[in-house]
Amino acid sequence: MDITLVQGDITLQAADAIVNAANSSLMGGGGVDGAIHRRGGPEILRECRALRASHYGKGLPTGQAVATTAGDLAARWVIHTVGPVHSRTEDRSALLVSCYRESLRLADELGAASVAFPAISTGIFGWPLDDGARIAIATVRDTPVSVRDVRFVLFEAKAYAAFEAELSR
Ligand code: AR6
Repeated sequence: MDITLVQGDITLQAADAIVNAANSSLMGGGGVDGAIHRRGGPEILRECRALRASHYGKGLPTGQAVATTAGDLAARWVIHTVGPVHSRTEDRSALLVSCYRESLRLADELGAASVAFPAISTGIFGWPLDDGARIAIATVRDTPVSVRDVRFVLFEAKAYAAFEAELSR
């Protein structure tokens, strides 16, 4: 598996699957989630609503992943996963590991060869960037899948630098 880094907007990437840093409601939000729904168009939200009406009546639990169409994005699927909100008193890193692992497993099941990930939880959910990068890279390295190309798409220079440091470790 190749792991590569790109600095930029994940909604402009072409990949089989693009991962969304969603919240349990699956109804959209800010950050990556807002950008994906804006550029991907209403079809994504329609499928999210259908998921809420069927399997995920209470929402998508933290650490899990589910796929929808990618609408107008240059991808076949959006994989929505819910990262943990960072806590200073409770170690929630297993949930962040689970986001990357479950997203990759789902991508594998779908037959995706390339997957683009954002730095899950490191924005609105407050996860420290260095630790978020460490968990992301280690988990992707440790998860055995057929996905060939994993790309981390980092919005800010400091996020790119954190992932670069971790990747070269
Ligand atoms: N492309 C790539 N990375 C981005 C983009 C983009 N277009 N926009 C932001 N980032 P966040 P979270 C970076 O907040 O922390 C939403 O409201 C950002 O700089 O998108 O998991 C959801 O609905 C940061 O490094 O996700 C949830 O309620 C990283 O992506 C909540 O935010 C993740 O930031 C999820 O929070």
